Amino acid sequence: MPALPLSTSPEVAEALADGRPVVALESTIISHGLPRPDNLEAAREFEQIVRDGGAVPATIAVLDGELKAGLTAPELERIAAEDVPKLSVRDLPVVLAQGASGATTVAATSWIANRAGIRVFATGGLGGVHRGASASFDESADLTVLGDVPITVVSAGVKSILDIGATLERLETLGVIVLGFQTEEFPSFWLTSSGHRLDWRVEDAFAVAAVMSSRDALGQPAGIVVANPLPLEQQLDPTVHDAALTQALGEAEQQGLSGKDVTPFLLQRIVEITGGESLRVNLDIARNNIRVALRIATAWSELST
Ligand code: PSU
Ligand code: MN
Repeated sequence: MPALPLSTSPEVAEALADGRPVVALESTIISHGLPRPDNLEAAREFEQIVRDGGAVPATIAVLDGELKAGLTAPELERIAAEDVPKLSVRDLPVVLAQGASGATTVAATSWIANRAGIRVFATGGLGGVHRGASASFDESADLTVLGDVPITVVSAGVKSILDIGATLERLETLGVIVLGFQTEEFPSFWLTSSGHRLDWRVEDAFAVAAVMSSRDALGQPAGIVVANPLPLEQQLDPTVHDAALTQALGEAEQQGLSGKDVTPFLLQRIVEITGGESLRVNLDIARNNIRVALRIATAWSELST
């Protein structure tokens, strides 16, 4: 077997070797989820939140044919500035073979983080089952990869651009543990709740680390989704939300969009339609999730060293 073409930054490698907390961060949110130049500022801020909490950030991406766990400052700038493709897990062998670069989705980030030995990951929202998936079969590989990779990912649920009920059903089928973080309800990203109830609620980061530990003891293959809702006062106004969603979905259908172009299109349109308000909420969500992931990584490090 050839060596794994994975480069872990010295800072991340040292933290992992010492059992200190590390939080993986996704790069698709930087390259495709947020507009320039706010995206670079956000990417730096996300890393800083992790550092301020005493942990090490590992932003994950592919650069020049190499998987990266932990980026240098110039590498982070490249991901924010260059037009790089959005990479899921199946794209990794191709970009590696071509010596190319790209930003990683939740699926690819989870996969790479796991290979690097990182257990906790913060993102904004997960990919999931798209509306109309019973005809289009459009379901994000985020779900199947989470069924296969022992990562704990903190998210604000999935966006209402998806079929949330179907997404939860698929997570169940795939054996992915879903924990409501101080909630019984699955959030829907910009909104605090989706109206879908969860089986399990946890009160703090130590409770999540305890589930990670018992998951390991049982040797189950799947990951853990920690559903972390925005506080009500930070959510997008539901009326603004519903109108923007209806309009964006209609435009995507009119333009005949399909496949991996759908999510970035809808996100971009919703930012435009809400006059940037959805973006503010998006940033709050990412920050919130990073803070919770930081606490989980810290609890995990205390529990496992
Ligand atoms: N959902 C969001 N924001 C995002 C994404 C999803 O609210 O930026 C990105 C994530 O990187 C996620 C990916 O992993 O889109 C899922 O895309 P697809 O449905 O093509 O698998
Ligand atoms: Mn898809």
